[in-house]
Amino acid sequence: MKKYAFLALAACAAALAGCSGGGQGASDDAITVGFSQVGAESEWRTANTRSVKEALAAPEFNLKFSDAQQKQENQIKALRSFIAQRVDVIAFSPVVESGWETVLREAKAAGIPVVLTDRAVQVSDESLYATLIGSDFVEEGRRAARWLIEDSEGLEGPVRIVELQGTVGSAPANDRMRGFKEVIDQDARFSIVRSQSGDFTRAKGKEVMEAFLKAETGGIDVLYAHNDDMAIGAIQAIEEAGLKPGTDIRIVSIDGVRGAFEAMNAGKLNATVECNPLLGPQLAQLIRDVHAGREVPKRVMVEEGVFTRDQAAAELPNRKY
Ligand code: GYE
Repeated sequence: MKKYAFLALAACAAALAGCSGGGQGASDDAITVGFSQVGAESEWRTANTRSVKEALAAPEFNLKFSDAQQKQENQIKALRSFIAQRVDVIAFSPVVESGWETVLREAKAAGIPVVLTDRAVQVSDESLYATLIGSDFVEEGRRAARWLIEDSEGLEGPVRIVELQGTVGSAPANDRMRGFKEVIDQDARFSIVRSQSGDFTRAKGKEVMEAFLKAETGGIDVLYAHNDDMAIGAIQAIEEAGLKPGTDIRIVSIDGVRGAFEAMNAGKLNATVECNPLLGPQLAQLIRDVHAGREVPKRVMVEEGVFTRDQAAAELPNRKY
């Protein structure tokens, strides 16, 4: 036991990233899972981490959890340490889409199956991972745009939109940008006048929105934020600029976290597109299947919807994240 605890500690040190769990209470035939999380950048992410930890608990699982603090470099180190420890299955949520070929090849050579959760990777060889469980981010972007078009019925253009993008190079930022643009481009009233990354955080969302407000002397009609946290940060910037969020500037964001429902209830956010972070139970099942050598679908989708201000009060007590 001592020896294993020491090895685990050494591996964590080698990973140079937050590392916890491992071993305690796990049964002898537990499935050892190395999980590399993106970070703790948003309410969505903390709910996702909770769900994963609950679902991959002992005694059935022996979870080695590592937090990459939104750095790909840390994730690659964590994956290499999982390979060195010969875990049974690696699961991870890749911070960005590209740059994974080498380390995934190392996992494959070691015979360790990889389950992607939440975010996708771009690889030339699809056999480098077993499956991906996550949301359809392109569709989420389309839903945000469709809501905006429906809500703007009768409104004459031009409608000036600013966009707060998620982490540069991440699957949700790329896809949410694409899906939104695809739909908005079909209506001549709308134009995206500015688009910049707020890295999925409140602090950055606020900072970039401040810059947008200063630069756009022609006025801003709509804010589209790739997640609720950035919208919540931007709401503060809008209020500090003496404007009314939700009225002077219409706001639509993605995730559907509690903070978004509270902002909608206060009239400051107009709509949120749901992105369910509670992937733990489905992830656990995929890990069991992959570990047992059972066939799994290459892509597992999560189902979700759209919520508006008039639904916020009724829905708030039901929210689990
Ligand atoms: O929308 C955002 C988080 O990858 C779907 O990451 C996830 C996104 C989520 O930081 O809040």
